[in-house]
Amino acid sequence: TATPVTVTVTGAAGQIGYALLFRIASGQMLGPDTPVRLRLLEIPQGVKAAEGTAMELDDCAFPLLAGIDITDDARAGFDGTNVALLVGARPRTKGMERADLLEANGGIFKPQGEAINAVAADDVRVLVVGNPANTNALITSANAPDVPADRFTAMTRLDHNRALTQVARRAGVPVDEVRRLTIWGNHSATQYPDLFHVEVGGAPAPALVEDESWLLDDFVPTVATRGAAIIEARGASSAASAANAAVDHVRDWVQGTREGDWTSAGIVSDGSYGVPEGLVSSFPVTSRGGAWEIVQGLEIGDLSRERIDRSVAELVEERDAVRELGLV
Ligand code: NAX
Repeated sequence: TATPVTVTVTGAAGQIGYALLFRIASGQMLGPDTPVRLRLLEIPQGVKAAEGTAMELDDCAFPLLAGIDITDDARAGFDGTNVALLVGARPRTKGMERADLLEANGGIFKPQGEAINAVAADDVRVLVVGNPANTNALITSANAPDVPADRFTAMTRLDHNRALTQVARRAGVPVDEVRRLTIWGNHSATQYPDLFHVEVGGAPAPALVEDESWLLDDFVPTVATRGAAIIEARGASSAASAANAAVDHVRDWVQGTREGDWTSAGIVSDGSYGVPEGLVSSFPVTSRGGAWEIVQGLEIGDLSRERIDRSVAELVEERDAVRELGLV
């Protein structure tokens, strides 16, 4: 039998953690032939609830679940880890300025980066879900200098999936027929969901971008503010859909994206499409052999250019702020 893959989930006692762990343990993330060993990393106040979740995982009798460890120590949590899902973060509370938010999260992601650098497995792959996800990923990577930067990613797959469904509805097709959609930039309200390269049912779909008022006044804001709409309706932020997106992201990263399509992920920029090198920005990506590659050669019109630049400018501001704080 295969050796188990060690998967660390931080914020394991939170609502995304609760929706995520069962998906991982059932094999939906790493496939039906890969046993998993789970490491749940929490803060001390979260350990007891994480133990409760672990009891429920036991009670599922998942054949692929090789063991569960629970800890509030980052070194123990990332020891030998192959896949790290960084979900636990400091949420923005009322009256909090962006600099305070970045600093509070630096207090989480800097030590976690250092621990990953020191003790994770050589092949470690990191997905940051906790917000502000792109900049938290940047902080984590900067504090793990011995781990290649391309192993640190930020989640924009939920935005991507949200956009896929909006397009499928508009075009009146099953969601599976929508391809080549891109989320650019930051996982924030400035993100730009780009429909200019979308194919529907295997053919270009210019109708999607011809109606500019639908595109800019309906589609883009619907995707970009979907998180707030979920909170308004549910009384709590997206959890199961966020967990699902994390599963999709890691599955595609490890197992590869489908032929003829791409997805979106926040990855360290190599300077493609004018995004400054080193920023963690969302791009159109494919995965082959366990590594993301940016889809090259897409034509970017004026409208898209302006939107991408706006979101990237926000990423630059965030990076400058965490630089000032000595976090990167
Ligand atoms: P919850 O507040 O339910 O859970 C967070 C958990 O993290 C808590 O159990 C807390 O004890 C734990 N935690 C805090 N600091 C920690 C640390 N230093 N080490 C380990 N654990 C720690 O939040 P939840 O709804 O699960 O959301 C988690 C994060 O995901 C938030 O930052 C949220 O903003 C972010 N999201 C990101 C999304 C994305 O698309 N990238 C979408 C969904 C979600 O909003």
